[in-house]
Amino acid sequence: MTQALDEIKIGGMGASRKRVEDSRFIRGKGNYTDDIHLPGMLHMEILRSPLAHARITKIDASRAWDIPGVHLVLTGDMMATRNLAWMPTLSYDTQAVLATDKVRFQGQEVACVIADDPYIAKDACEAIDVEYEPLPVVVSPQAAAAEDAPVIRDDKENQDGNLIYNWEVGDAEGTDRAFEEADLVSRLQLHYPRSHPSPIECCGSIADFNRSTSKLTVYMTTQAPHIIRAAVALVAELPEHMIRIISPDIGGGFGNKVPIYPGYVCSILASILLERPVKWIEDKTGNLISTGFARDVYLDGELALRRDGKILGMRMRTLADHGAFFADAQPSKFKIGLMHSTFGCYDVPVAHLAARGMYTNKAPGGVAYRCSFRVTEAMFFQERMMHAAANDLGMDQAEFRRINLVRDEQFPHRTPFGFLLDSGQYKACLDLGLKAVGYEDFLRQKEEARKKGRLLGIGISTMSEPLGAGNSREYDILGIKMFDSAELRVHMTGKALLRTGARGQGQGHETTWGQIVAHELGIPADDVTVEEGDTDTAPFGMGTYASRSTPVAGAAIAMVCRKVRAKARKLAAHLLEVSEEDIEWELGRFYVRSAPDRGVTIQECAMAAYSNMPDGLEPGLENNAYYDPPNLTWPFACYIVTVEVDPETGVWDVLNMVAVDDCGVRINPMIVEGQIMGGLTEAYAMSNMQFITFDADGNCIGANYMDYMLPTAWETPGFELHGEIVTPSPHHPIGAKGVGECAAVGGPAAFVNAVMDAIAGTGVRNIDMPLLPDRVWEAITERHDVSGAPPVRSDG
Ligand code: MCN
Ligand code: CUN
Repeated sequence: MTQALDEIKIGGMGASRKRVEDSRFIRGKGNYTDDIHLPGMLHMEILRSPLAHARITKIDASRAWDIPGVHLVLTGDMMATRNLAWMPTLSYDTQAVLATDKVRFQGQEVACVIADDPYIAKDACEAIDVEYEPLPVVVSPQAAAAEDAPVIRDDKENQDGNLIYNWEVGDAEGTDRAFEEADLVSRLQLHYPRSHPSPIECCGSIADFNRSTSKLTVYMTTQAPHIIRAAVALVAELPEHMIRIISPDIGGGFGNKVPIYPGYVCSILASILLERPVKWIEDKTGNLISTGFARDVYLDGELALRRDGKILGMRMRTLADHGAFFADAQPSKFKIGLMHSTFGCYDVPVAHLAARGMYTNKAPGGVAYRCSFRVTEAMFFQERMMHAAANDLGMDQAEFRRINLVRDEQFPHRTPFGFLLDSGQYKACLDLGLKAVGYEDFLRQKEEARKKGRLLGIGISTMSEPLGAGNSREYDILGIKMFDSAELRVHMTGKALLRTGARGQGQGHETTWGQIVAHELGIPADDVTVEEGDTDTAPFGMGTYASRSTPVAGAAIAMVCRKVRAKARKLAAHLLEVSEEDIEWELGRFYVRSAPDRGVTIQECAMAAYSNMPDGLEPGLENNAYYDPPNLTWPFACYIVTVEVDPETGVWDVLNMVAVDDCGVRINPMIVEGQIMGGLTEAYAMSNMQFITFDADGNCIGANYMDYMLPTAWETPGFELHGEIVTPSPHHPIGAKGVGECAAVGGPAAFVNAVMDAIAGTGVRNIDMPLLPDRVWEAITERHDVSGAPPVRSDG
């Protein structure tokens, strides 16, 4: 006889529990950085460079100082007196906080004004006179590599060109041999354009230095508060325990809020100098022009193929444009993030990747935007290459993938680049996707439509993504190992407080973390408060990005619950007057093995922990856990899109989109579906409409929401989601794999492949994203590839 609780009823694993945080968000009761007002608070605005590359010959701020209400004007020279003109980046480079010698991209931070209100500060910025001596501008990595290119980072010793790194991985000679044996070599070259995460809330901070306590409190929009605390301690040489970083509610991060930005540093220094709170809230243009650019990489590769469709080897070269400072976060060991996870889901015997990174006169780029460290580029190239190779072989797209996907019995599967894929049912996902979209039927429809001059197309994208950095052997940022943590405190009445080292930005952690506690302890999720983002209270963790929260912090939550349960078992034994060995557990309750009717609930154990503990047992019911995962998690996804292209205009419409995601055990199926829909929307936006680039003078074109469209429900097509296939992660304590980025990673190639399929027969191999109507039209009418690489034509 069992009295176990109904897991779904208590909001445990698998419950589509409504998001508890939404109660405050939809009422306008969120607490974002800009909602915080401290007594005596001043406001900071940033003066940005209008030029992309220029020597600064003079900065005269005297007119700004004279404006009533101005408290402080910060310039690079003043920062330099405190050794803060430059700061370290998360990629072992340096970045100018405020420019001293040169400006190196349009929008670079040149000076800051701190005033009574933001309007005075903005006016005073305009009263600062800066004299620039323009220098030649470099806006592409190819130009940066030229012999006579101006050296952008002449501040660095031993930097005689613009090369940042030249990195390679894999087996070059073995790959050469595979190509010699190939029946056919398929080649593709493309540019994954710059894109911007553009969360609705821009970046910002409020620094509050209190001289009397020596404590520095910073409220800020960061996805990784503990990394910021460590960086502030090391750079500003402040004692770590005197620094408190609070990440309040965040209005979307998407990777934009991982790096450290000059605005944060300047607000901190200003608060220390003025001994008053200083708020900096970035405006939309500032956000779009200067922070967190992603992608901007040229990809070029080849597949060695056997006539029957088997892939024999893969070769790939990347040329990445990092802008003026190499500032993105990535595991120290890997210069181009996890780009070498490419082709992981296919059984490729041998492969080689060579990566180069260059400085250019653009804002720092290469942050992972909804992408576990460059995985978006890796999977995009993989799936575009698969599409081209199937066509070159004259093979069916689905069949070519089916032949090469890693088979179920091959797990664990080691990729040629050394990743260990531990589980999956790849073919089952593909077959489900094909069935859902009505593959054979659509192919017939497509042929029929062709006869009438209509262009229909279908695009497939299948991929497995490495999520959840890390394991500490391989993954660290600036030497800090990538583990994570959880702390659980069960109160006397059985309610609980859970804290983790992650920091959600809208993913629903407050909802799903409670569900893990419900699953492990039988404490209803509604009885659990979840807190993240305050370094004075949260246990040390590496934050939320790379879809690592469920794989790492989520695992830590399960582990801390198990520690708490182990103690509760002792309390149960005491209450039931039997020995611990005679006790069994079922959800929410311990009972005597020989007499299942005799039991105590987890709540009764909690009460006993404070009121009736056995002799020798420490009072209280709480614990913490630090979790270092043995491997990444490897979710799999299959995205299939059908489109119709209008040959007269190049406009394309999505007819249908099917998504099959296997992210292991789903904690909250509704939240998982929300994550997938959001990711697919971003994928659609990147492939269809989002355009932000640079002209030959380095002017950022498209840093506004007219050119860089954020699709609303109106523009976004419908998606059909499938979650029937579940392959639990073999090492994660609750079998969950990450999912937060999958759809944004795998989605873009499905859209582009569909359009390419629709225009098959034109001889066009590639159109660079975004597939704007004029580009598609040009491809159809001119019958050539269309590149989107900057500089854009500046004749318009
Ligand atoms: N989840 C689940 N079952 C699983 C996996 C995940 O129920 N098997 C739930 C999780 O509990 C969590 C959500 O899905 O509530 C996402 O989990 P996870 O995949 O672990 O990703 P993270 O929480 O680490 O979120 C990071 C990821 C990243 S890196 C970007 S970028 C992105 C994304 O999340 N930014 C987002 N989704 C976002 N969604 C919103 N609303 N806002 C952002 O800024
Ligand atoms: Cu990869 S963007 Mo998310 O890691 O914050």
